[in-house]
Amino acid sequence: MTTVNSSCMLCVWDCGIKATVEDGKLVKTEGMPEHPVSNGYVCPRGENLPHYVYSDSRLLYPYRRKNNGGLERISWDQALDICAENLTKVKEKYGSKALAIFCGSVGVENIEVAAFAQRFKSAYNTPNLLSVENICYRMRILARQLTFGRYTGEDYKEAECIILWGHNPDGSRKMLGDLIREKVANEKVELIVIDPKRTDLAKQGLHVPIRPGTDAALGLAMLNVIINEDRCDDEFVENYTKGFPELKEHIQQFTPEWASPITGIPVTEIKTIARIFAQSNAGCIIQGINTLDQHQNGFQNSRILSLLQIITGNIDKPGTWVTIPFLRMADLRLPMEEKPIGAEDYPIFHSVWGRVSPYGIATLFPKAVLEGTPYPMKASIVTAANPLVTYPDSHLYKKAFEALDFRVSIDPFINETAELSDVLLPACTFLEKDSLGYVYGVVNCEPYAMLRKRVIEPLGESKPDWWIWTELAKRMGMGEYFTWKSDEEIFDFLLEPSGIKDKLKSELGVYFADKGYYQYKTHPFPTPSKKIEIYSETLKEYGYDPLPGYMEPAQSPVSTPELYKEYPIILVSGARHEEYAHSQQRNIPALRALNPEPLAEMHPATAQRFGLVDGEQVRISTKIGSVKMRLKTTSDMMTGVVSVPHGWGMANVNEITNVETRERITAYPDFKAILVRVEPA
Ligand SMILES: Nc1nc2c(c(=O)[nH]1)N[C@H]1C(S)=C(S)[C@@H](COP(=O)(O)OP(=O)(O)OC[C@H]3O[C@@H](n4cnc5c(=O)[nH]c(N)nc54)[C@H](O)[C@@H]3O)O[C@H]1N2
Ligand SMILES: Nc1nc2c(c(=O)[nH]1)N[C@H]1C(S)=C(S)[C@@H](COP(=O)(O)OP(=O)(O)OC[C@H]3O[C@@H](n4cnc5c(=O)[nH]c(N)nc54)[C@H](O)[C@@H]3O)O[C@H]1N2
Ligand code: SF4
Ligand SMILES: [Mo]
Repeated sequence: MTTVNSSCMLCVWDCGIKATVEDGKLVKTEGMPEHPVSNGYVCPRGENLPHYVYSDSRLLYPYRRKNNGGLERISWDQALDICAENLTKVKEKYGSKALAIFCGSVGVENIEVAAFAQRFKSAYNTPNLLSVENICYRMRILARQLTFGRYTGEDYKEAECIILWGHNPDGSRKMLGDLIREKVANEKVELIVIDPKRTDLAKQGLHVPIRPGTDAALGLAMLNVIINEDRCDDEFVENYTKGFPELKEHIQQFTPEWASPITGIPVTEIKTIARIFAQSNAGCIIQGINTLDQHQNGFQNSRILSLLQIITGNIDKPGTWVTIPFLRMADLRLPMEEKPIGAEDYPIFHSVWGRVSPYGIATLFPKAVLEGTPYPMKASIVTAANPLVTYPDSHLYKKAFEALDFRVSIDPFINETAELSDVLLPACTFLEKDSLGYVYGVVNCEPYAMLRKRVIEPLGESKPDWWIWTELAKRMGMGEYFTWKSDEEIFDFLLEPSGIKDKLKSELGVYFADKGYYQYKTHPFPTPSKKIEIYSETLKEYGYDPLPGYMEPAQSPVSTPELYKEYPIILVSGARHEEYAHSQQRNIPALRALNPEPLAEMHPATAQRFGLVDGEQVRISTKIGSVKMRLKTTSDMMTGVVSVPHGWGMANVNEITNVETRERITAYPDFKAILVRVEPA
């Protein structure tokens, strides 16, 4: 029996784990008390890793789809030959741009997965990497980069006032939930929770229920109060920012009296939270990881939150928003001329100040396939993603995937997207390979990295992702770009520029940088003006608002009153639950026992108004389609709103979301404020 120190990769928090192995078999996983970030914590998914690895639904061999729709087991050589032949054919017939490579959130958590997808993309010469970065998080990175010139993140440990804004860490990062609870109990923090649901954390502080999708109105009114009541940090604003006078003038129209009927929050409450935040010595807004992005006004929501931090001087001080160091790693991308789909329509998502992103606009994929605009797409490789369940309008994505000439899936499981694939290639899980566990500076503010050690040998014929891309590339005449031969060689290469490679191998883990407290005193903000850009000339140049304003959700009682008559309830989707990551882990009985089925949550008064009964099956519909699940009434939910989880293949909320309402600057889909009808099923 041996114990291996490693880290969990089932989500971005990368908790340290101790894995017990008996006769080559993983028998137990526990938290690692000596891990300085997770401190021994693991969630139910981490505890159940043995069930995950040995799940009956693991894909352990390569398969191809037969004419009758069934699957036939084939050898790796056969599988790779079929892929190489078909991908070459597509390239010859339609050009290399006709291949789309999808990479999901696991690619963010597991650097090797994304790095090799990017390498292959450039070697094949398709610009179309359609990543989860077009649904989640990159928008706020961009908004903060445009404002500060560098990424600035939430240093919540030392915060004296925390605003949880569209974020419920109990479901999405429990460690933070526990930390806040402890700080509240010890009277170390004032807590404000802005959320249509009275979450458990909201009960520990001041809960501000808000109409979904109207966060910008609240934020603008808070700016109005803070500025007009002279509660700004004048010295910081004067010395380090550009555009405050313009903001002051612009903000006059957004009074609390204006915002109150829009948001449903009383004027006095808006003033109170603005004052609490401005008075704190260390105020830290913790922005929902995707909640405010997946809105019509997403990018400007992020800008508004930045402005609240800036005018109160809550920048680069402990407990505020601080400059986050990145681990510098080798870039596996190759230079590329061709632009991906959507680059012309969404130029800021494509490049800012010469920094070009490798991602296309994923929400434009169905249009490219089905209408051939801007050009046709004919093949897909989907790795570490399940777009058929996680992207908006699943029916449309299904139609698009079905219309392709050739589809490949690389995944340890057969997910809904793989059900359509022509060839299925079995990736091993992270427990079956060495990789890099990198506690994301960007989300956790902890510049900590550790080696994620291989715990067991790959099961069946499954292989690490890098091996799969390498073998495929070799068969397509692109072997010169894929010369690495082992997990170790890859991580040596990736980590070379980091300066911590050897330390990382000899120690459990490494803090690779200091947090950037008071960086601005020595390193000017790397924007064109060398100051924080409250007023963004760059946004203006591209035809966007240089100062953020308010936009109603694309569908709402106000913007579409006719639609509201037919679809009179606001749907928010995707609040997280500890047992699952997105569409994963539904096949693990131990987790399923903890959270057996999706539940639509609604206030009892709303249920009564529409003749619905707690516990019954309901049908939730939009013009696009409908989805059925059980109703759970709870007085914690705001009236007029229904909250539905995402990721359930059997009751997939994305069968009713749409690709048409895209955020204006980055084209993110609207998952958080659409109109629905709910009736007995
Ligand atoms: N309605 C609605 N939809 C949403 C959201 C919402 O809030 N509401 N949230 C969105 C957000 S924020 C995100 S990030 C996306 C996530 O969207 P996806 O990333 O598409 O979702 P997952 O279901 O996590 O798919 C990950 C796949 O990777 C596979 N996998 C695991 N490990 C490996 C590995 O080592 N190698 C390979 N090759 N594959 C592996 C898993 O088996 C699984 O099939 O969902 C989005 N969808
Ligand atoms: N267990 C688990 N953890 C995860 C994931 C997972 O799938 N499972 N996914 C990871 C990923 S990729 C992501 S992006 C994050 C997601 O993390 P977040 O986006 O932060 O989502 P949650 O923490 O679930 O909190 C969402 C809260 O926002 C509220 N809300 C909904 N609409 C609105 C609105 O319009 N305004 C306001 N103010 N609030 C609103 C909801 O009621 C809910 O309480 O979680 C990460 N962690
Ligand atoms: S899945 Fe759970 S144990 Fe694993 S990293 Fe995420 S929070 Fe930690
Ligand atoms: Mo996400």
